[in-house]
Amino acid sequence: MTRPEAPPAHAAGSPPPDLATGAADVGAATFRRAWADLAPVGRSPDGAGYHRFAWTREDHALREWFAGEAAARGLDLVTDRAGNQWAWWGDPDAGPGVVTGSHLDSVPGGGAFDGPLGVVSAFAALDVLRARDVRPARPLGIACFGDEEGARFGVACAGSRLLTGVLDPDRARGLRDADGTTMADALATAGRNPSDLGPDHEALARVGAFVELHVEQGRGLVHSGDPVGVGRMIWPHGRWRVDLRGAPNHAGTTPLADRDDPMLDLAAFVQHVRAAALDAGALATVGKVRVEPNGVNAIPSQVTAWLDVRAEDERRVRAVLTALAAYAPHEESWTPVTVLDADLADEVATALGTAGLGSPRLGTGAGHDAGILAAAGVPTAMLFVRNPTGVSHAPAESADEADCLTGVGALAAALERLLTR
Ligand code: HGY
Ligand code: MN
Ligand code: MN
Repeated sequence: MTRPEAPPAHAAGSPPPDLATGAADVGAATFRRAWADLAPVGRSPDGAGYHRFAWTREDHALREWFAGEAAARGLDLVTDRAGNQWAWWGDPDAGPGVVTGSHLDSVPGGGAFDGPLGVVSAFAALDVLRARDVRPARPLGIACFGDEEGARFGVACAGSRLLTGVLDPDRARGLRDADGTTMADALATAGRNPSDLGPDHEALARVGAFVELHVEQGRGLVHSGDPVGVGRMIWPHGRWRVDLRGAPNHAGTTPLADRDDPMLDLAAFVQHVRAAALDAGALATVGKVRVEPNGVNAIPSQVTAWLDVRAEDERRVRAVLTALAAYAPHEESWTPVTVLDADLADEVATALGTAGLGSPRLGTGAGHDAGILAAAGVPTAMLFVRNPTGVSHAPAESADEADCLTGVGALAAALERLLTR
């Protein structure tokens, strides 16, 4: 029996074949199957979104899924010292390579797309490249960064910050979730050695360029009429904790005049946050509070509030913090403005052009592992896929399947250009 001859490798620099050919069908089939695989993991039965937090049972299922996708394709699976997963096509030490991917964890009650769209599209794009018989000149990695949202332990992009050394491993090990479990204990429960946690220069050095595909978290592409766009910059942003203390007492026996009620301070704080953001031209959010002891019939002893502030420039963020200085906000994380690599963005845009796609440039107020890698000196680009609702971090987050498949085609075109140049 003779095997059918492989189609000729697609030459570097020539336009990729029409995305409506068999390779695109392969990408679509992968996308649909992988999307269906992930759909039930961590989904709340009442439809109120996804709960996929770091080092939980759901996180484990997602990691197993990623490992299974890697194994099914014969990719080398590596988990770095920060707990991020990498699946390599080609010898990762023959690089530096081109890496794509995103994250699989979610915010509480999050949507299906923020993160998973980039990971699923990465596997689908790899399948497209293989179906086209593209012969990469360098290795291709698919990354799944751990704990991007920081939903459990409070620090966003914990996996990429640990990898690049901007999050101190001792501090990370000591971070506590709402139940008081430390990250160290959560790692141990998940079967990892907490003392392994730390920067991983070897894993980072393998990344010659990183392209993160992500659902747009706004309606820029709805307005421009494009299914996909290219990232330009990420706004500076950070998280702060404010501790409001009071005197706990009985709800039924303490006269109003005698109360020291931190819930009133919280109400005033939230109003101040809004006013300070308006004044500064920034975005500021109090989206998480903890009340102690959290009893219906008890004046609280303490309220802890978390503040998220973002703006186009750092001056505006600092203006909000200055206006709130009386609350002594404690910084839990800070990400400076990130201007994504203009040359890489041009390469991606050129690849999109050869695939017949426009490439509007978008800035974003959302944080990404791409920003952390860019700050560590890795040439980094982002591809955004249109989101008709513009909603994110909520169940209404969405993208049409046709746009997702265009995103797969766009990512494949970009990777092909970067892998064969
Ligand atoms: O919070 C953010 O912007 C990101 O989604 N982690
Ligand atoms: Mn997010
Ligand atoms: Mn994300």
